[in-house]
Amino acid sequence: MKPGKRPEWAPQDCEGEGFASRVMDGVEGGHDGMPGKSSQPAPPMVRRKNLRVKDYVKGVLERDRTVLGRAITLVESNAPAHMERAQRMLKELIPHTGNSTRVGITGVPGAGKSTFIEALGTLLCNQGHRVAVLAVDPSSSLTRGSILGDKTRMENLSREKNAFIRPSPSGGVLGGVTRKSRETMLVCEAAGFDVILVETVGVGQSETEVRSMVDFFLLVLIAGAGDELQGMKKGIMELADAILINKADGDNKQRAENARAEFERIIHYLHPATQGWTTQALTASSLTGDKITDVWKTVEDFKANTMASGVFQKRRNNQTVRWVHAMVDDYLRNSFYGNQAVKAMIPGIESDVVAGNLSPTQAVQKLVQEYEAQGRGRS
Ligand SMILES: Nc1nc2c(ncn2[C@@H]2O[C@H](COP(=O)(O)OP(=O)(O)OP(=O)(O)O)[C@@H](O)[C@H]2O)c(=O)[nH]1
Ligand SMILES: [Mg+2]
Repeated sequence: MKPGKRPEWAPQDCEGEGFASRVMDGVEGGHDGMPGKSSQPAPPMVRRKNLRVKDYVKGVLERDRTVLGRAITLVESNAPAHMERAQRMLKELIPHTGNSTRVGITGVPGAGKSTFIEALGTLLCNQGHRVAVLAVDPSSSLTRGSILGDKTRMENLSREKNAFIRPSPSGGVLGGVTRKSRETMLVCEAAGFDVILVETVGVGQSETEVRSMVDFFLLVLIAGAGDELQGMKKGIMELADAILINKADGDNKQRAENARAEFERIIHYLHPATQGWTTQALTASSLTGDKITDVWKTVEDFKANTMASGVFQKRRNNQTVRWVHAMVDDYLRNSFYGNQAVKAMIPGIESDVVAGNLSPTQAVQKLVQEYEAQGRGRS
């Protein structure tokens, strides 16, 4: 498709692939053999075939990259009809999922997460792995940007035939974004990717969300980021199975090593993220590739250790159950606050609470009664 010929309502990330319609150039020449006009037939209208659920399933299982991209676009769609088809597709794919190592990667902006993923992903592809890179970006719903929008930082990896890079889905609240990322992860597993790397920016809630979808969680830091910042990271450090001091190269090498020793000391005072596993402190350089193999070795040790103890499977089971509950929470919240009668009541109730005419508990009772009465009216 020529630039500028893209319909303006096409989804942001469809790259001309995920959409059935396109705007075509005007056809040159005439028609019906009119004098003075070309007798060439007009070029046939190129229309993308709409895939049926079973076509998606077949294509994903056969590792067809185009179908994989379209299957993920389906999963990311907010349109009710797409959501229904996506769920039917996922039901067929789920028996083929779960056979991967799921690694979450977080860290402050600029710590080198993308560069690290580029280095690790390329190394793993060379070892015969198939690597999918996904992103959970809490800011994308506000800015419509994407932390993996700049694929330039993963130039080598994006050329690897055994790698698949998917920028973060845009739109919707964080919970919705993670639902999409989780389902995307499952689709990638069904397509035979055995390593899933999930990048997220370390700015708050998104780490917890990503922690709840991966087996191993890596925190990427840099030496000398300031004590106040590192103090703030205590909560995040307790989510991490390893802390990587990146950029251990050149003049920075010794400082990175000192920071690693310091973190190793701090780790002893923290709750371990995973039962039976001591959080590791490592250094590496994503730029030179130095010690990147050690990071992967740590992930493999972790997997062997937790699989032997049963913690690995137990965590995955808990994650699945918690995911169900999180989706029920989302559904109920949307249903409650989307209810017209509740919506209409809220401003008045809020003023009554502020004015002291209603206690907060009474306010809740009134709203819930109204909501439940509506529900009974419907059934
Ligand atoms: N010297 C050195 N520079 C690095 C290393 N890793 C990354 N960088 C540089 O650090 C800068 C930021 O790297 P990114 O990989 O984009 O960092 P990021 O954490 O993904 O950043 P955001 O996605 O914006 O949060 C780039 O200029 C990289 O070249 C490293 O190991 N050594
Ligand atoms: Mg990045």
